[in-house]
Amino acid sequence: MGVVNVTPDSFSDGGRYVDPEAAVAHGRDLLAQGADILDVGGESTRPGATRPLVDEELGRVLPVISALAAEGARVSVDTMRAEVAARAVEAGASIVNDVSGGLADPAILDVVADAGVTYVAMHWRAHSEHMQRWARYDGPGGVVAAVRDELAARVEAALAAGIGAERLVLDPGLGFAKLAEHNWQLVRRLDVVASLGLPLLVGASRKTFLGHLLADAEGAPRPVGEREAAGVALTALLAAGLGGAPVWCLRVHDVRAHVDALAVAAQWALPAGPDRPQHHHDQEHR
Ligand code: PMM
Repeated sequence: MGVVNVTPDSFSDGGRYVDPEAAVAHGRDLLAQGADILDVGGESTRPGATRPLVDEELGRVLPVISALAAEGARVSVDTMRAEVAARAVEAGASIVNDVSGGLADPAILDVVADAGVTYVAMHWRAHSEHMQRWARYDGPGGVVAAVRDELAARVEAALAAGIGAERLVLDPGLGFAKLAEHNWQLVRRLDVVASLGLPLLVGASRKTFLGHLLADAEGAPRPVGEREAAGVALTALLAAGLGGAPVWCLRVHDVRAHVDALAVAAQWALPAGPDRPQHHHDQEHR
């Protein structure tokens, strides 16, 4: 899933594609790089972000979704709002990616149920303006058990609204009301979230926890534009199964680099057969 943020303030690429033409061109470019899905969003969810008006959000995403869907792209809309989801589906989106898992605007679940589209429910606790105050996981099992249980409640709500289980995807919500250590625990134990029996989507690309991992000697986080390689490494590890469960979808910015990592992981997963070249390092170096 390639990210098409049509926002002036997203932390990863804010302001680069505010103009619909630029966003559409970027979407086409991501498809050419190998994206299967384009995730079009008009609300920044970076920590501390304030919310756009509904009309602003609609004005940002609808022209981009219409244009890309008309060209045959599989488009998801990254929104927490029922009205935006409804209009986006009319414009051609076939996936609703709701970072709030239906908590921000519960009517979104009815929209998705009526439309019969796929629904991504992400783990979320509060709007970005103050979400980091909610980054506490003191219960038994810590963050991993809390995310599983809170997502299980969102699945119940989605099913109750009439969304078919075969249309549900879950996301642990890296960086949303989470400290760096919480994100690392989650990516190491995706099996716990996968125990809910639904496909998983993971969005790690360019996030702050990677910036902290790569901090300089003074402790300053690596700037957002220089975190791609770490994200690609994480993609390779997850694709190789080291998160403990298969991942259905990875939400990323630099699609080509991540597609390359998937190619490496796919090659790695091939059974070792007689056709696999044998390595005789000793002889070669003698
Ligand atoms: N992260 C962001 C936005 N939308 N959607 C899902 N499903 N999962 C995520 O992790 C996620 C998301 C924030 O990142 P951005 O500012 O780079 O879009």
